[in-house]
Amino acid sequence: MSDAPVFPEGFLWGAATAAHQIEGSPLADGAGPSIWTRFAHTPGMMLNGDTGDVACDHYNRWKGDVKLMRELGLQAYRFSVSWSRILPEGKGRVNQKGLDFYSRLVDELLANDIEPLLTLYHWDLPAALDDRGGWLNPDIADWFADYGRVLYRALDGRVKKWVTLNEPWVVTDGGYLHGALAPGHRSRFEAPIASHHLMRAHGAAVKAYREIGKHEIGLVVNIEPKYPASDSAEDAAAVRRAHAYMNEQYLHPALLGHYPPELKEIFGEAWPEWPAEDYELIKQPLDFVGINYYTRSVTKAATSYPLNTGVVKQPLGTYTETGWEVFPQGLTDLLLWFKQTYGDLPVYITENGAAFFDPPAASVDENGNRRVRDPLRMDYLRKHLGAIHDAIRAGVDIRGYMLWSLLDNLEWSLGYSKRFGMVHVNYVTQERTPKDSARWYSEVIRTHGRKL
Ligand code: LGS
Repeated sequence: MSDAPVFPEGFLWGAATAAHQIEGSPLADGAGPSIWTRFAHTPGMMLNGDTGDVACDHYNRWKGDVKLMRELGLQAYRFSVSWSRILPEGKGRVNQKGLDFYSRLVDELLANDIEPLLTLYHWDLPAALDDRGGWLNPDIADWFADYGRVLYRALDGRVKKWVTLNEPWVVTDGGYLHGALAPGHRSRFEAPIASHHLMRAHGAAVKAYREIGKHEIGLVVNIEPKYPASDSAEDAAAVRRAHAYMNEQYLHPALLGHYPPELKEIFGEAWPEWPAEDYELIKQPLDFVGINYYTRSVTKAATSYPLNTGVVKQPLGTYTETGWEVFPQGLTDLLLWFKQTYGDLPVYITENGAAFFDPPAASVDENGNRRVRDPLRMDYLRKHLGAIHDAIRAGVDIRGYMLWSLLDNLEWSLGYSKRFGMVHVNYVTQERTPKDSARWYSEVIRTHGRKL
């Protein structure tokens, strides 16, 4: 038997983006502002004062971008819908022009044999809802389900894979606990409330989908394995807290119907008691779970807010430009843990990728084509695909891989300083140049991963 990787038949090869990071024109065609538009225009919040006002101008260049996907041979494309383009006030009146934008995009994807994976919420909450408390307002579960209904009615059938939330952990940790992301709050009391309403909203949107939709819906989480820095009891306890906080806080309620007990220990008096019916709403049968994986952390006991843990930098480790350790084995470990803990639910890797310093797309090869040599990204992707393959071989039901990201784009509060794309974007001319990693990934797709 050869050792060449064999990915399951039907394994979907794709790439991912998110609305606010690529579209630009946030207020075009009657859209309302989102918390990210507001946040980016608040002095001091964004590195270099960058905003998503233009981004990759995908709102105007979507057709060319789909053509590019086709040329690269992508079989699937994961994107998100901007809630405030569809419902400018977050609820109530539907903005048909906003809906038309995504409807055209979906048609164009299908015409090019690219399967759409649609995320309802990738962090750009309508500002009008933030004014009513945003994720702290219990009514948001109904607002979110109503928004979902508008999209299910318009697109289900053409879209067959739906995602409720992208990374609820980041929404609360960045948006409500530490404040580095929109809406920029810093509160130990708010974070557990926002988390819980995110999960109620997830449950309500899945429930609404079952009444209208006929295909698949799931949740996307960012998870990373936590390894102890030493064999001390203190570090073991730190790992337990960090693991519960990041990896179980959302998957446990969504799939098992309860929170891990460590959260009470971490948040203390700020951890509320919730009524039993909330857990019933949150725990809806899912068709798949999406996992976003970037790195691991080697964890020790330390003084930190509110977890009392720290991350130990690895002297021999390799780090990406965002300072995250490259650790492919962690993805295999995580996938095995997922199967062991939650059973045989289908999994998609809904994001994986890295920012590295790419030379500008100025060099020209022997055929006169512009080239961006990005060997570190290629190496990162190759190793992570290998790690996914190891998990498949060990019996995890992994159905596809969405590379983060199709294009260089707005990396949230880090602005345009970090490039995750397999396609280089010149932000002055908006020219797209596939990097070497994109050409390599095309070949991986063409050979169904046999030539990793
Ligand atoms: O652009 C985002 C990517 C890039 O890296 C995307 O919108 C998000 O869904 C996702 O969070 N993304 C991302 N996450 C990596 C998080 C790693 C955190 C490591 C912290 C170690 C100290």
